[in-house]
This record gives sequence, C-alpha cells and structure tokens, in this order.
Amino acid sequence: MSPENHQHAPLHLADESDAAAALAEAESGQNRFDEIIAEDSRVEPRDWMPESYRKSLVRQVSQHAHSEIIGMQPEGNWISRAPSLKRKAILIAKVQDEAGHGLYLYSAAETLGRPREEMYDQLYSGKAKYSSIFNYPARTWADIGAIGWLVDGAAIVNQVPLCRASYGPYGRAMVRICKEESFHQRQGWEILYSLSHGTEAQHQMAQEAVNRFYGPALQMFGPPDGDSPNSQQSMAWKIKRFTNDELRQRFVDMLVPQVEALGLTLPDPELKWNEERGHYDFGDLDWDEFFAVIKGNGPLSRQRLEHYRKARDEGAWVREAATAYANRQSQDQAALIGA
Ligand code: FAQ
Repeated sequence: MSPENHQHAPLHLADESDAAAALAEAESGQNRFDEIIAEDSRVEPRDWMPESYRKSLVRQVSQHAHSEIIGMQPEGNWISRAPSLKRKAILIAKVQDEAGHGLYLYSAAETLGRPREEMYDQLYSGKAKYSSIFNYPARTWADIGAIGWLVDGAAIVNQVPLCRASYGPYGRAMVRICKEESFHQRQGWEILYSLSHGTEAQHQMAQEAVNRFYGPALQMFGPPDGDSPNSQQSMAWKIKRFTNDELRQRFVDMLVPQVEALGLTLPDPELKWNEERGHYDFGDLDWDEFFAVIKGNGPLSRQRLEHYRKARDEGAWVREAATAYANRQSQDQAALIGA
C-alpha cells in the first residue's frame, strides 16, 4: 500500500461506519415516523421525517402563505372606497388578519428548514404558486361581499380539516387562522345580505358578484381528483384528510341553503339535489381557465405580482431600519448585561 493510500484507509473506514450509522438512524426515524402517522399523532420540527414529506409540506405551506399575502390585494384595493367608516374599519381589520395568516404560515414553513427570504424570493420572481382566486379582480363593493362569503367560505371548508394536519406547526397555525376566517365569512355574508335586500340595483350588483366568484371559488379546492398529483400521498401522510372533489362537494352542499337565505342564486343550471347520492349535483367547471390561471395567465396575474414587487422594493428601507434598530437594541442589552 502506498503511503498515500495508507493515509486514506482509516478515513475510508470512518466514512463507511458513518454511512452505516446514518442508515440505521434513517431506518429507526422512518419507523418512528410511520408510527406517528399511524397513531394520528403529530410530527414536530425536530423529529426525523422523510425528505419527500418535508418537501411537500414546504410546497403546500409556502403556497398557502403566499396566497394570504397576495390575497390582501383585491380587498386592500377597496379600503379607501368602502361605503362607510364602519365597513372601512372592518375591511382594514380583515386585510390585516390576512397578513397575520401569511406570517404564521411562513413561520410554520421556516420550522421545516426553508429560510423565509428564500420563500419571499420565490414569490418575487414569479416561481411560486399562490391560490388561483386572487388573480381575479374585485370590480364592485359587492365583490368584497362575495370574496368574504365564497372565498373565505371555501377557505374554511378546505382548512378546517388542515387543523388536524400531521405536521404540528401547520395544524396549530390553522386552528387560529380558521377562527379568524369565520369572522371574515360572516362579514362577507353581511355585505351581500344588505345589498341583496337593498335597492334593485344593489340586489343586481350582489347577484353579479356571486355569478363572477362562484366558479373560481369552487376551483380553489384544486383540480379534479384524477388530475391531482399530490392528493394521494398527502392523504397517506395525513396532511390532507379529504380529496379536492370531496371538499368541493361539501362546499356546494353548504352553499345552496345559504344562497337561498341571501335571496340570491348560484349561476349553475345543472345544480340539482340528487336523492340517491345525498348531495347536490353540479355542472363542470372551466378547467382550461383554471390551468391557465395557475400558470400565471389569470386576468390580473401580472398586476398582482408587480404590486407585490413594488411593495417589497419600497418597503426595503423599513426592513433595513427595523433590523438595524433590533441589532442596536440587542447590542445595548448585551452591554448592559456585561456591565
Ligand atoms: N390555485 O395535486 P394538487 C385563502 C396546484 S387561502 C393555485 O391537487 P394539492 C384565505 C397545486 O399547488 C387560499 N394552484 O395539489 C384568504 C399543485 O401544484 P404543485 C389558499 C393550485 O397541494 C381569503 C397542482 O396545482 N389555501 O383563501 C390550486 O394536493 C380571502 C396540483 O394540485 C391553501 O393554500 C389553486 N386553487 O392541493 C386570503 C390551503 N389548486 O405544487 C385572503 C392549503 C391546486 O404540484 C382573502 N392548500 N393548485 O406545483 C391546500 O389545501 C392544497 O395545497 C390545495 C391543492 C387544495 C390548494
């Protein structure tokens, strides 16, 4: 053996034993992970988890966070035009809640090891997905009602089962988010109810808003089950508890009595109670439009991204100042402790 090889031999052995130890750790980690999932318990940030589980969670949670942040835009646009001081105050609080939801969710994704700046950069560069619904414009005040009733309504139906997601930080964030979404849905309902029972023109404005938002709200649940590549694995991991179509059906069944109480109708001639299934049948949605929207070709996709970029660029000095201030505070505190 050459002196060179001789030098490397112990290192090589060490590599092998490290690899064997890593393999044993992964095996016992996988067993423990499988147990946690089987007993419907929770995976926590420091637990071993398969890389594919981590990756899929980062994907879903970061997309969800981006949706909350971009979702502030359609409503933020109406703050200055809300029809009364009370409506304005309520809308400001709602938009602020959405920002908070984004922050809880970015924090949950960070516990999976994805740096927040990286997630912001992905949204900034247009690589990240966010919910299709936020690429549609809010044209009238009634649209703000429709967003609250239909969009927050769909979000609740989708997100209540996520409170039981197997990943602890995500499930816990969802509990708080869902509580706030319930208020949001009520405010949307209340706007639509007032308009529907107002003048003929107001009633019509409410109906047109429901007509515009109904289809896109149903698409928030994702593509039909046959075209949903992530559902099966997500359900096996107990991140998702129901398929996209199951939740969409639940939402439609919930909307029918509510729209009757509002004095409005849903824009679907095929909507009909099916005695045998115990559910409402409903017409096909425009899936070509959906796939175009999620590829970045929605009615306002470009504007939404431009607005986000502008806000981020213009806010850079605030973030820098806040960071400098926080550093200064911790230096002062360290000096005090040291004194
Ligand atoms: N829009 O295999 P699947 C809110 C993508 S928050 C855009 O079925 P998965 C609050 C999907 O990412 C609304 N993309 O995927 C609020 C995947 O792409 P990828 C957001 C969509 O993950 C209210 C591909 O298509 N809520 O509203 C959409 O199993 C008012 C294949 O789909 C959440 O994020 C879509 N609609 O199921 C804020 C809830 N659907 O990643 C402001 C958490 C699917 O493979 C104002 N997320 N895609 O490249 C989820 O429950 C799930 O991720 C789904 C999709 C159900 C959205």
